[in-house]
Amino acid sequence: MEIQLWREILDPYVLAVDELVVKFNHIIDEYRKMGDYSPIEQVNGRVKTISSILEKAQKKNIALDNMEEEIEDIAGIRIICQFVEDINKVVEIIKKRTDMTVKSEKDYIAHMKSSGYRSYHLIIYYNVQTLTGTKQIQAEIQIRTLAMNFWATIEHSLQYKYKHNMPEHIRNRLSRAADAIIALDAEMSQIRGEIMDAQNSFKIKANTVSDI
Ligand code: 0O2
Repeated sequence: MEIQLWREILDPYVLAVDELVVKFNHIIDEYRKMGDYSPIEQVNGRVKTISSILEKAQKKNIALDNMEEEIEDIAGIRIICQFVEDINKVVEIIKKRTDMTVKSEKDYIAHMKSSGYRSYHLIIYYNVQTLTGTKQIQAEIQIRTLAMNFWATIEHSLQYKYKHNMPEHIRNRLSRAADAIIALDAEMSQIRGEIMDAQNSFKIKANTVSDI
């Protein structure tokens, strides 16, 4: 396929990713302006590279004519949260919105992958407006904690380095590191509870003082 044709196909995905990143960043701003804690810490987006699309199409035996339907993560959004509890909150926020529809979801947090990978995945439909009209785009939203992201980023680069033939001892270490991430997220969640308690009692105290 010619590069110009690829550009025409991928342009609406670039627009979708740009718009979605703006919208999720706006959610962060709204929370912060209200003086509230934002369940979203940070948002990133990317459009899959042509070589990566071709690689996936080949691996999954997908004809290029069907790639827009069958490759669901041409547009990818990654939402990073501080705490595990924030993830469900973000899923709820997404499900309530009227500008995107959830097609499917995968909970790799309740059901960790054998690699040790954990994240919550949503595939959404999202409409973009182009000069030729409305185009419905599929996008994958990955929602994970900072700690899960740390693990996934490192594991992804090792997968790349070893071209999916990772030595057993490294795989075992990554598996142990994944267990450590679960423990770390659990510890942080406990601290979060303490922080919320402390903030609430501080607010009650401040209100009581201003009542006097
Ligand atoms: P990239 O470079 O991040 O875009 P498949 O994509 O074929 O593995 P499926 O069912 O299409 O499987 O989607 P799935 O399992 O929901 O995973 C899609 C994406 O999740 C992957 O995209 C990764 O980004 C991430 N992911 C899934 N499993 C792992 C894992 O074990 N380790 C890490 N680090 N990331 C994972 P891509 O296209 O594989 O890669």
